[in-house]
Amino acid sequence: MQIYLDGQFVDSAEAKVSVFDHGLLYGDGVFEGIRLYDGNVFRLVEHLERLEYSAKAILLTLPLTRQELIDATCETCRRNKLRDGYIRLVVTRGVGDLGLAPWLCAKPTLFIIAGTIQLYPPEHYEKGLRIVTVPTRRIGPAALPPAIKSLNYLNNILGKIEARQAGALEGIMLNEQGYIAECTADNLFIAHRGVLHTPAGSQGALLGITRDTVFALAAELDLPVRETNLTRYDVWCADECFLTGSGAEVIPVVALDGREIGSGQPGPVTQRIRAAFRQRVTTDGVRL
Ligand code: PXG
Repeated sequence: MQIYLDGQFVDSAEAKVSVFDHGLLYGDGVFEGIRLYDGNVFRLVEHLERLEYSAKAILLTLPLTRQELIDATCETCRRNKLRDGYIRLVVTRGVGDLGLAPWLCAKPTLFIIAGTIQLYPPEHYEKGLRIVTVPTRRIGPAALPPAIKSLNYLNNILGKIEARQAGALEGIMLNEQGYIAECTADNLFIAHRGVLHTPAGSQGALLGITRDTVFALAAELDLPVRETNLTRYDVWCADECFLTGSGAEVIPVVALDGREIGSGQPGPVTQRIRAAFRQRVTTDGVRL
């Protein structure tokens, strides 16, 4: 496998970063997780836009322009003869010394891996996920804006471990106020009486690219979307629930905390959104 690393393509065995890289020492950096569908880098420009905002928010100057990032991403896929897969684009603060000071890091480290990712098993798209609420709360916007897709994922990883300990593949994370923020690696939607509802960024949700795609699809399907405060009760008593993410795509949720949602089966609104999404993945983006 060929990895893009700081302007060069190197074999994965040679693709190494320093133990003094602040991405490793402090989680000081930003990243994107992007899907490739049949030679189409899905919503690449939107992902790079989010990367630029994440970098700006942590005062990190990206080493490449938008067009250079597009070219490097596509070239990494081409060199690996990849047509379908998962792209991880990471920018760290770079190599520094053993102190927090980011200004002592001379230049950012940039690498791009074009590989694959373990997705949810296919039967869950048919039957729906049964998820739980996890005890760990999502870090609030005042502590670390969740819109920054940073290399600090420990908060979500604790949630992921707790979901697994409860026998679930995904878990809902509440914010400090007890409202739903998102899941550990997915955004959450409910459908109720013909309206879609999802937590706002200010409640602790990452502004997901898949979430944003669902906004666009819902508009085309004449389904109103509201960004609003949601509690666990709203999900328990919703008609339908589904999750969105680059890994998960659009996946139905049929139970939360042991309570069946709606009919206990994937619902018609979720299925319409999922079908519309699947149609979009090979057209909406940058072709290799
Ligand atoms: N919330 C969080 C915390 C995420 O990490 C999403 C929402 C969905 O955002 P997108 O932009 O993907 O629609 C994410 C995305 C992985 C992996 O490596 C994680 C994500 C996406 C792809 C792979 O487990 N998280």
